[in-house]
Amino acid sequence: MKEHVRKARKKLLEKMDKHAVALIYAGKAPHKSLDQNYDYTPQRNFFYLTNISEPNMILMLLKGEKTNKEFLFIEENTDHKIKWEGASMEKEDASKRAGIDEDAIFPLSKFDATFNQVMNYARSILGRPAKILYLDLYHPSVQKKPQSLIHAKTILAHYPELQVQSLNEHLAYLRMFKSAAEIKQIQTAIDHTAKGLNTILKNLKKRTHEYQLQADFLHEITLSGSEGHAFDTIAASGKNATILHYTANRDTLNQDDLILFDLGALHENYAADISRTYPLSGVFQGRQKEIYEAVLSVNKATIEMIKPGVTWKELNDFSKEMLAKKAKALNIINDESQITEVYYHSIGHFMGLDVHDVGLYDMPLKEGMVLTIEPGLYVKDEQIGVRIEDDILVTKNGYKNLSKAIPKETKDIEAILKGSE
Ligand SMILES: [Mn+2]
Repeated sequence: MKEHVRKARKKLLEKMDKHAVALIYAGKAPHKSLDQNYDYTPQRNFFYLTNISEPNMILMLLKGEKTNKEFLFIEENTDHKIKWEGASMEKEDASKRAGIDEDAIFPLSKFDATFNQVMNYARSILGRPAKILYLDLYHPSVQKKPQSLIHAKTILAHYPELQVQSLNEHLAYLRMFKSAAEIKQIQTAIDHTAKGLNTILKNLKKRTHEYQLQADFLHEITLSGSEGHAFDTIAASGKNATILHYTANRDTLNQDDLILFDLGALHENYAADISRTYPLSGVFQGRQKEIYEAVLSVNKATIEMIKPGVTWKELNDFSKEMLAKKAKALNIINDESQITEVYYHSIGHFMGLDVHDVGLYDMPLKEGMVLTIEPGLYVKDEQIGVRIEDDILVTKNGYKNLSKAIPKETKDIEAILKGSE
């Protein structure tokens, strides 16, 4: 990963305008209650550029007239911190992980002085006075200010001549193209997810509640070495499967129902995102099988379309039309135009450091992109919801299904369920 992040920083610097300073923050754990914090979640853009999952760090990139520079600011270790929370990453380790020279890594307390120095000696460092301050300005919502802007407020108060620009479009662009090292991490996350789903299948008929199967999954991926879930597990039986983001997972299992799982392991901050739908009785019954096979045929046909040059619109239109035809043939809807009543999401999304990864959805697919294909049909009247989701890598001439090993044919699922009795 060291080479990967070194290249990522180089590519980002190429995209930046000259005479600029970019600040990318690692973030910190939000406060929960009294003396407790939520778990720290590495800010993905910081991790993408440093390969470091530690809070309270700042990456500074300088784009000069002719030369570029990189600095990393890290937390200092105090005796108290070492005793209570454990030591934070030392300079040597940070240097090894990020591929940044040790003499370019400073304690956080030196940040202000360093920044002032860059501004005061900009002519010798950048070739001209600094003009642009690049920040990671993703807005989670209108109300929530990006964390980087809050941190950078004091800088802007001192240097109002700096023009703020967002790094987000550049980072979203770069993050669409996965390096070989990243694909390896994603594949591991998918492999752990596969093991988790296999454990679910083995235990499916022994369990009485949705949350037990959720626990089986977490148990297995944790044993495999994953950090945990890439997102909240959906274990939705019967009509619950018609709620797209059902994560309560509290219901009793009913033998006559299907159960839809949408889940994924997180490995070294890379996500997997897989959906599978299984029969609680062990066998797909009449309508369950008809609807399942319809969704499966759309899953396969859409995956077959994937190659460089294909657009998201083409994938969305194709799968929606095919689902509409299938749903009408099965009398789920009377007219194809009613498809949005039983299929109400898009066909997929980019996947990587974020499960719904950043990227430009109006751009045709290119080699190195990783995306999900996840058609579904949600028939509330029949208490049946089916979604089948795979994770696909776009290759030079086509695609590679990274989740190919996870069974999705009815006969294969039924055979595993039979074997578990
Ligand atoms: Mn998904």
